[in-house]
Amino acid sequence: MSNIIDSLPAQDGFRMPGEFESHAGCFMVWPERPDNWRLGAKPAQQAFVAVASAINRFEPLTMGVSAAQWEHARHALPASVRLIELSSNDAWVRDTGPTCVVNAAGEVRGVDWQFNAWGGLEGGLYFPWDRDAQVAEKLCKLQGLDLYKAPLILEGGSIHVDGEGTCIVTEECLLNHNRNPQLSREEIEQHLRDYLNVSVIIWVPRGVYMDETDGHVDNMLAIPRPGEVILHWTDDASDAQYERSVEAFEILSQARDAKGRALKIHKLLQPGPLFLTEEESAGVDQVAGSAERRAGSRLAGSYINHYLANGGVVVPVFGVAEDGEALRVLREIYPEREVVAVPAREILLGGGNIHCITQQLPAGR
Ligand code: KQY
Repeated sequence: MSNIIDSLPAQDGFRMPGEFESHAGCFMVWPERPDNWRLGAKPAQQAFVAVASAINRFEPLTMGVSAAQWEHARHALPASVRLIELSSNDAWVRDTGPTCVVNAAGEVRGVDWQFNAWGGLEGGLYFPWDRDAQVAEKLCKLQGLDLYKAPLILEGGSIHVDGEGTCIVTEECLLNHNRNPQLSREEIEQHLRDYLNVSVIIWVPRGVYMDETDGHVDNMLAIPRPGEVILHWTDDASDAQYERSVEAFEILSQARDAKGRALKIHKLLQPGPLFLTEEESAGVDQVAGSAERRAGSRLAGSYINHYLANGGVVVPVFGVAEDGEALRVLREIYPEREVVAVPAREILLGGGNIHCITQQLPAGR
């Protein structure tokens, strides 16, 4: 049984927990569209299997898959992964799935944001997106979760919370005219307060250079625990990312979170920079209305885009020199978790990474 609730999570005593809090499981959605994933999505599917298998070592994993791909996905995935039939337009469940909120009694509810494929007809990444817009409600119904329908366009990858009243977002995304042009910054903040139950919102100006989501915060910084952030970084002042990371560092250094703490900021060096090859570009079907994949274009690669599972951290690696140092730094930041590296260039080629293709279901009662 699952009902649509007409009040607000904050009014009802529900809050979005930090991703580092314990989970009942994780959702993913199987990739298949050939205008986003090269070679008919076969290499991406292998990467998704590796991510699902890594997460499933730590917590239950549910994979949404189309009827057309059911048999193949069942064969490719470990038997312990729960498969559900789910229609979608693509595989970015961080953005299409529910943002779950919990109360002190351990009840879990979903928040269903509106979705316009990262910008609708003004820079959005594909058309149509009608099936993706239904994913959150369908997953809530599957889990028997009551849900709130939030009246604004927002993706799960564009918010990070510490579970203690602080939310971090980017201006580049949330104030972008292609999301909610009718809402002021204050009105957007009010929705975040209402639906996430936060009191302090920290606005970082921009996300990762060339991020096609318009600068999702989950590619730019992560919250490993309350009072700390990990920031995507480069020391190369001539790199296009440099100014973005420096301005974020300045804002974060001056910020106080909802508990009045100054934030401890860990810098995590970016991979590469990484670029799309001729061969990779040639493998993507070119379709009008879908994001263009031009050879030589810079990829928004980031180790920040990792997923926190129960007792684990599932981190994208790219087969480059920076991988080793990134894993060393993450092991230092997360001594209480097992850090697992998953080769993820194929996910990056689709426009995001491990955090973008996963959505946690918080543990309830
Ligand atoms: O990074 C994400 N959260 C989503 C990326 C969408 C890319 C679509 N091609």
